Amino acid sequence: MRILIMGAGALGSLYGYLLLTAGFDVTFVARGRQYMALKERGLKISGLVEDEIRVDVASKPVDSDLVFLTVKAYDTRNAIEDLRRIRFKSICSLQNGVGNEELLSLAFDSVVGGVTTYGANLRDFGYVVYAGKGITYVGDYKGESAGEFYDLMKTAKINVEKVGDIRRKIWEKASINAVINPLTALCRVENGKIVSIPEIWYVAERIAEECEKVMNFLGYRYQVAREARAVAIKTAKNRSSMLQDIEKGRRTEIEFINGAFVKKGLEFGFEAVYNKLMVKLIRGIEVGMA
Ligand code: KPL
Repeated sequence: MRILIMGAGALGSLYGYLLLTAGFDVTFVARGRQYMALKERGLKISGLVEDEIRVDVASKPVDSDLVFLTVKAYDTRNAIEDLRRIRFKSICSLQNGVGNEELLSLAFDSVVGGVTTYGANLRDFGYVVYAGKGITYVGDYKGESAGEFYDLMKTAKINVEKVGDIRRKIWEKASINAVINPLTALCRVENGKIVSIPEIWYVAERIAEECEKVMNFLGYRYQVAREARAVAIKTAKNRSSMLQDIEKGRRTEIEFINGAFVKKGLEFGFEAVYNKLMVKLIRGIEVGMA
């Protein structure tokens, strides 16, 4: 079974590592300095596992059986163009935000949605910190291949569950990110502080209310403020992915997180003003950094 990791950043490399060490034939697709580091020195992992391992790395995708898509949401369109040139059976997105699976479904016949809480950070090029064993949910988005990804991950001892409605899971995870990520990035605080600082929590609750309203319109009952609070407390010492992006001067996924709630809200006839404010402020930082 040939596996392609399309986007061997932090999470992609961790997934690639777990599959490779379980005996699968894995190709890591990376770019720039990450590509060079993986090619020259291999992959170093620390945290829950300490290891250094040689990996097959490529700068463009190669024919495979199953593909994991782990690029940033704003790179999905480019990844699709590259993937159109190869043959593969099915693709599973493990990305953040809303809209990735929809784009993939326009291009490919078999698409599996994925949501993961596995924690991975890129400490340096070719060096990943395995910060937390989470849970990964997969479910059919188009076609019926979720079972194959599920079996693969089970074999690699990845904590995985197959769900009937992956769209719901995607919105749930996006709502947690919509509450925690922009506030931690704007206030430059660890996740736990959004709960312990009342001024920040006030805004967090307003964002959560809007997300919940959108989810109710979608037919999902989900207590966003309660769930986000629980995640923020559980990951109190984490620096959110958006905070890390801003600190490193990188583009964020704000448009696919809070932006998705703004867009959906408008479709349902209301303006998600707090979510919109988050998009504008984070975009303001991004533009200022460019
Ligand atoms: O997914 C996360 C992120 O940082 O993107 C949370 C859950 C907020 C953990 O940090």
